[in-house]
Amino acid sequence: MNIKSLITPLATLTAILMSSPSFAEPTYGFSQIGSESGWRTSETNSIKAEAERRGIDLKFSDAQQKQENQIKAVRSFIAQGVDGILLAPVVESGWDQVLREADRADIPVVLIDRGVDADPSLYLTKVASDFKEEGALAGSWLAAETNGNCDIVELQGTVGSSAAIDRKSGFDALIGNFPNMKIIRSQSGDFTRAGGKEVMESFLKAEGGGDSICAVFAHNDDMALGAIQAIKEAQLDPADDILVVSIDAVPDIFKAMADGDANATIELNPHLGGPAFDAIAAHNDGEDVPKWIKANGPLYLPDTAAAEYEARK
Ligand code: GZL
Repeated sequence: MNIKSLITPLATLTAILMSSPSFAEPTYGFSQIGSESGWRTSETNSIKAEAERRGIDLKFSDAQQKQENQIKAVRSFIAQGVDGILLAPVVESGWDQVLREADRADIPVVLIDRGVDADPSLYLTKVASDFKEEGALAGSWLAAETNGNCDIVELQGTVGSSAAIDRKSGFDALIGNFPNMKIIRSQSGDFTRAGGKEVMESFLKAEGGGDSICAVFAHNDDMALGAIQAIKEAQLDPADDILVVSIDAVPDIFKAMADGDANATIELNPHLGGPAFDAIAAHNDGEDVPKWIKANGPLYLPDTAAAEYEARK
């Protein structure tokens, strides 16, 4: 038989095989919270880039910070028969039913960056930092900086989110060791720059201008950056008259630290796509996957801020 006569059928067979689901790269659905902060945007970009690098077909949904939009997106991914779902849950509660639907469809769900209060059997794993540790690290830096004497105002993250609940819990537990450290005002700024500015303005007004405020602890840098604007508009000096400590380590907070307007930030790793995709692959290979894949980061201070800003902007 002439070998050439085999080429066309082989090429056709290869094309058919490569297009079949078992050979094609996986299709995942990603229900993202929104784009409320600089960190969220960098997380989205990182996960999309990682999917692209791996040849993964990533179906993306931006929920504009609404849980009902996330639940709709997850149901749509289930209906499309995706191979896996990434979910960044805007709040902790209200996920049991839709997670059971994914479970019944035998589609693994990986929680990204935040947690849920549903039974852990309903999701494959959570790829997220330990928010309690972040809150405690912020508190321990502030205690050292003020010798344990500080009246603090707190800008909380989105109400009901695991990030806000656990950052507060870790911070409160740490400062509870210092009788002269207390939170005098606390309110949600919803993780946004505008929210942080608005709430800080109300704190300054309620406190008669702000002389009584030693520090602001913001659950993320975007709210801290908004608070810095409010402190300046109140004719006070951020990072001196009022200390500023927050979490995320976005480029703009390093610029603020280099400009003398902020004191400390704690890094939150936005590159969560790789561990999430690896977890699904491991699961599909029959390997055990831990229920929590942690990704905590260090605290940064002004001494390295200019270099960090140049490296990250
Ligand atoms: C924490 C993450 C938080 C960030 C904010 O993992 O969920 O949400 O700290 C973001 O910037 O809005």
